[in-house]
Amino acid sequence: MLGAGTALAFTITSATAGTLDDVRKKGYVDCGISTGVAGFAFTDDKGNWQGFDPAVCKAVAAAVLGDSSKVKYTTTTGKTRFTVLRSGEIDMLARNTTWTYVRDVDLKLEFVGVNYYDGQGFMVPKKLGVKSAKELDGASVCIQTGTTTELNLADYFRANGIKYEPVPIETNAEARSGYLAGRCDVYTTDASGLAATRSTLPNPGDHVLLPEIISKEPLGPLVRHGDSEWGDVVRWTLNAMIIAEELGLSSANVDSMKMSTNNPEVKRLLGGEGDYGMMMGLNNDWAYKVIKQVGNYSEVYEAFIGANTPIGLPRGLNALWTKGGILYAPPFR
Ligand SMILES: N[C@@H](CCC(=O)N[C@@H](CS)C(=O)NCC(=O)O)C(=O)O
Repeated sequence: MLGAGTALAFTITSATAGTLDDVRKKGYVDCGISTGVAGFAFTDDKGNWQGFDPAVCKAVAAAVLGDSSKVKYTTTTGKTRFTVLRSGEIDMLARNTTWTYVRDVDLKLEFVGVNYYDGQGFMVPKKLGVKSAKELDGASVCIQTGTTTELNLADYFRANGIKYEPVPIETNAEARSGYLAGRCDVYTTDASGLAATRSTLPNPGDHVLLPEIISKEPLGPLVRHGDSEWGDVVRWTLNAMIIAEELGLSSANVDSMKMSTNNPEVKRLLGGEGDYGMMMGLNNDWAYKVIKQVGNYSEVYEAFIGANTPIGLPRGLNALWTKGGILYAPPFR
């Protein structure tokens, strides 16, 4: 049974010869991540990448190769990330990257979904006594190059008739040290990045996030245009984690649910019914592997960036649609 499945899967993918095939041949996923943002992408005491973004890479490796550890990480900056992906140096990008029109249609990249709904904010030292972004006239602002942040900032300040002095930087670490050293009065980036960076400052309580959120920043994983089979794998891996949360499936209960469930959607997802994995060129238990080895969306969120971590981000917009948020995956059928 298993042998027949594997043979068919091979036939399907060799006909299309995209990244899915390459990944299977080389035996690992080449995943682009950021250079480091607390909770989102960091190295543990053993030097291994962990966090909300690497979790997507691990989940894809579990889905395709059955082993979440089969990932090679490549760090990218705001400026280099798209070139690195387009050149084929990496298979996918899982980094706090905003899905925009130009990145999709002009840069020819394919965002497969959203794993964090964010927006751009501002962080300032409390001692400045600033209460609103509109009071920032004449401020120096640390800002990462090659980001939507740069563009939104220019739009927002122009629209409000206020002047600022941009202090261009390349990485979050550089922004953190520049901000701490007083090279800029303000740090602006995605609000999640601000919360993450604030948690690493010597006295986080000495810094405030201003109330204005000036943009939409839907962050999600992406692949190259024209690589649809691979795009489907990354898209449905993310969806599987969201659907698992919706269905109450977690790394802790997925084994017992696999044995005992009567819920048809759980059966389809875990490979107990139908050939849903094979349709995508994977084994039928691909989503079981993802959930068992990496967890559902909520497990990953709470482990790395949730309310009980130093980053302390409430689910907010990123709660499931059934719980007041906008996180919504299409049905698994
Ligand atoms: N979401 C925005 C901004 C992304 C961005 O570069 N954010 C910074 C601040 S959180 C970052 O990821 N830094 C990580 C790094 O420097 O490697 C975009 O896609 O342009």
